[in-house]
Amino acid sequence: AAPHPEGATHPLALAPVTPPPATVDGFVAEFLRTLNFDCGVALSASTANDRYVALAHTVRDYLMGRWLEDLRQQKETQAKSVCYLSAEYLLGRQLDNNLLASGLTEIAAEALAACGLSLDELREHEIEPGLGNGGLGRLAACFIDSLATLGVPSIGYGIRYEYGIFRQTFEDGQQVEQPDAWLTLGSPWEFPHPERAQLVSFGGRTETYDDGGVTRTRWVPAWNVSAIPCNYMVPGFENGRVNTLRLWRAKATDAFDLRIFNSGDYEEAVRAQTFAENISKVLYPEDSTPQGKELRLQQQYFFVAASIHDFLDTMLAEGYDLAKLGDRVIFQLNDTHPVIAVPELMRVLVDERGMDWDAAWAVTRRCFAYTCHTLLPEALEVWSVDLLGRLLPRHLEIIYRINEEFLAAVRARFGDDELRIRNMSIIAEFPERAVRMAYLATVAGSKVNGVAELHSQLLREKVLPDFDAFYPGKFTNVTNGVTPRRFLRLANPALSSLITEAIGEGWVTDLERLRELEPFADDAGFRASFAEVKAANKRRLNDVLHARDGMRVGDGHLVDVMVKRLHEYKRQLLKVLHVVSEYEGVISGRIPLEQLQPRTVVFGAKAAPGYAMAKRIIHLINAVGSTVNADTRLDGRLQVLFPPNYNVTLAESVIPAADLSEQISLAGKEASGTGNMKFALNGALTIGTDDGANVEIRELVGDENFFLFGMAEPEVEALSARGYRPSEFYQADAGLRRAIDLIASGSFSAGDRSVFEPIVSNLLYEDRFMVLADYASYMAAQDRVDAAYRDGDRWIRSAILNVARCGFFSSDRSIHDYIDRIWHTPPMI
Ligand code: H53
Repeated sequence: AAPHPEGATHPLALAPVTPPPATVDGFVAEFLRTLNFDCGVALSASTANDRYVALAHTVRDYLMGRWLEDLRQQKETQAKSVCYLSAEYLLGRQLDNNLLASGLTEIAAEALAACGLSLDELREHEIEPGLGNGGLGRLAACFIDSLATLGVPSIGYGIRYEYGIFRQTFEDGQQVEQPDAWLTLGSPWEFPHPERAQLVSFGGRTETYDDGGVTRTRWVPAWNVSAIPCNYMVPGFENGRVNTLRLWRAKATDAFDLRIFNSGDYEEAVRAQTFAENISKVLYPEDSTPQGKELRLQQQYFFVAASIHDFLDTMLAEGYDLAKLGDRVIFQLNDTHPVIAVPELMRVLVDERGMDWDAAWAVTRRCFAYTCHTLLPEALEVWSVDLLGRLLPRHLEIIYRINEEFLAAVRARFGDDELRIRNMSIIAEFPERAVRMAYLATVAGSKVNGVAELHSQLLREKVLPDFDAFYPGKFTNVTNGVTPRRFLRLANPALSSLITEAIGEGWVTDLERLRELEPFADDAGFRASFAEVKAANKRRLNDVLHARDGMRVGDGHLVDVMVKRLHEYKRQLLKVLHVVSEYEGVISGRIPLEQLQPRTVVFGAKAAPGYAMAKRIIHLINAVGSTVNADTRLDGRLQVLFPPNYNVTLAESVIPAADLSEQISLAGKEASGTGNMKFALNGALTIGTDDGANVEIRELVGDENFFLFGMAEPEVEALSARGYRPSEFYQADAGLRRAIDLIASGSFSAGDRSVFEPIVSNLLYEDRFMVLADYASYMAAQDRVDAAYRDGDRWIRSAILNVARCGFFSSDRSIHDYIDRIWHTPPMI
C-alpha cells in the first residue's frame, strides 16, 4: 500500500476513512452536505436530479471507508484475485442495491422524510445503466454482486459505454430504437480517474531487432487511444466489503490530436478525436449474433489491454516475479468477447518483459479460464485474419504461433489426421481465413466451462469434442445463478418478509435455507399468505404498467410471462400460436367463453436492430395483442401486454407478479437461461422444454411442479437427421392449421396478407427451431396449466415448493463452484 505522504503528522491524516454516523441525523447531515457542497444547491432550490445525486453521493460516503480499505488490502495481501473480463454488465439501478447492501434503507427513508422528501420518488429518478444486452451481461452483474458478498478478492473489468442498450419504442406495433443517453444527467455512482489512464495501441506493423545477440520482435503501432478508468463500488450484502467494477472509457490522446492540430488541420484533429472516442461510444445491440465489425474488435482489445496493464501496473507488489503470475490472478473470460486478452498477455510477457516464449505460454495458460455461453454456431465469434492483422498485427503473429505449436502437439498425439487438424485449427479456412476465438480460448484456458449441466455436456460432445479428447479434465460445468439480493430481497419485499417470518433471517446469503419452507407448503395459513403476496405483486405490476404504458393486468387473471431477448430459437412464436389458438377457439365458438381461463400474457423483448425476422415477430405480437385486447367477444378474459423497453427495472416488477414462466426454447439451443431461475425463485411455475437450466430446475422442483413439454435434445437431433418438414405438422393438426391460417389471412393486419407472410412461410417451409413440431405438446401442456391453476390451492402449493427448492440457483453457489473447480482463490473473510 502507498505510504502516507512524508511529513503527515495530523491524526486525521493518518486515521482510516470513517463513514458518517449510521443514524437518521447522521444521514440528514451528510445528505444536506453533499447537496450543498457537491451539487452546489440549497435544499429549497434543488431539482429532483440534485436530490437524487446528493442521495447517491451520501450512500457512497457510507461505503467509502470500506472501499478504500478493501483496495488497500487486495494489494497488500497479494492474495490471488479474480479479474472478471466482460464486455457487458447489465447492472440495473444502483441506489436500492447499495442502500440494501449497506443496511441503510430505513435510515435513508426516514432521513429523507425528515427533509420533506420521499425515497420512493427519488429512486424513480435513476436511469439504469444498460451496459449489456441480456443474459450474459446480467450474469456478469450477478457475479460481481456475489463476489463482493462472498468476499472474494476480485475486480470486474469492462467498457463504460456512453450509450447502452437502445431504448425500445413501438410505432404502429413495430420496434423503433432510440439512443440510450443514460449519462445525460450525470453518473453519480462513477469515479473517473483520467490521471490513471492506460494507453492502448492499434494498427501499424511489427519488426524484428537485435537485443544483444537475441532477435526479438516488437510492435510499431500506428495509433493509440487513452483508456480512462471509471470505477464503481460493488458492495457486498451487509458484510462491509466493497469490491470494484472498473469500466474503461476511450479518450483521444493529447499527442495524437496535438500532432495533427499543430499541422494546422483543426478539422482533422477534431475528427481524430471523435474517431478515438467512438471506441466506447455504444454497446453493440446483438445478443449472441456478432457481426464481425471492426469497431467491435477495437472495443474488445481496448478494454482487455487496458485491464491487463492496469492489473500488472497497479496490483502487483514491487518486483513481482511474473513467472508466478498464475498464483496471483485468474482472468475469467466471459464468452469470446475478451479472448484477444490471450495474445495480449503473451505480447506483454514476451515483447515487453523479455520472457522467453515457452515460459510465457506456461504463465498464460495458468492465468486464463473461459466460459462458453452458447451452442449456436452463429454466436461463436470469428475474426477475419485480414481485419485482425490490420488492427493487431503482432497479436495475429502470436496467434499463428500458438496455433502452430498446438497443431504440432495434436499431430504428435493423433498422427497426421488432416481432417482432425483442420477441424481443430484456431484458424478457419472457409468461408474466409479467420481466427476462431472459442478455439483460442479453449487452447489457452486452464479450464473451459459451460453454464448448465446440459449445455456443458453438449459443449463437450457436439461443439468441441476433439478438444475434450485432447485435453482430458479441461472441461467442466458451472451452472449459472442469480443474485438473491436483487431478484428476491429487493424485487419482492413482500415475499422476502413472509420467508423471514417463516424461517428467520440468513437465507439471503445462504439460499439453500429456503428448503426450510417446504413444510409450509402444507400449512393452509402460510398458503393463504403466500397467495396474498402474489396478488399484491400483481397489483403492484398493474400500477407500474399503468403508470408506464397505460396498460392493465386483468383482475384475477393468471399472469403468464415471456420476457427475454427476441430470438427465433427462444420461440416467442410458439407463445403467439398459443394465444392465437385460444382466440380463434373462442371467436369460432369452439371454446365456450366460460371455459377460457382468464389470462394476461405479458411479453417483453428487444430485437437486435438488424434482425429482420425478430422485428417482424415483435410486430406480430403487438398486432395479435391489439386485436385480441379489443375484441369484446372475449370479454377481457384474454389480454396480451407488450410493454416496450423491457429492462432490469421492469423485470423487478414483472417477475414477482408472474404465475407462469415461459421457458420454451428448442431443446439444445438455450445454453442456460437465468430468467427461468428468477421466476421459479419468486414462485412462478415453469412451462418449459428440457433445455438449459430448465432441466435442473425441473429436477429440483419435481415433475409435478413443472409443466414439461416438447422434444428433448436427442429427439430434436433425430428429427433433424430424418429431415424435418414443418408443413407435415401443419397438415396433420387442425388447431395448428387454424392458428396459422388466421395469421396468414390478414386478421391481425387489417386484411393485408403480406405483412406477416414472411413469418408464415418461414414457419411452413423452414422453421429452423421446430415450432410446429412442438406445438401440439405445448398446447397440451397449457391445458394442464389451466387445470392446475383452477385448483388454486394445488397451484400455490407448487409455487411454494418452487421457491423452497430453488436455493441452488443463487449466484453465490455459482461463484463457490467457480472457486472450487476453476479459480482456487481464497475468500478474504
Ligand atoms: O448467456 C446467458 C445464458 C443464455 C445465453 C446468454 C448469452 C448471451 O446473452 C449473449 C451471448 C451468448 O453467447 C450467450 O443465451 O442461455 O443463460 C448467461 O450464461
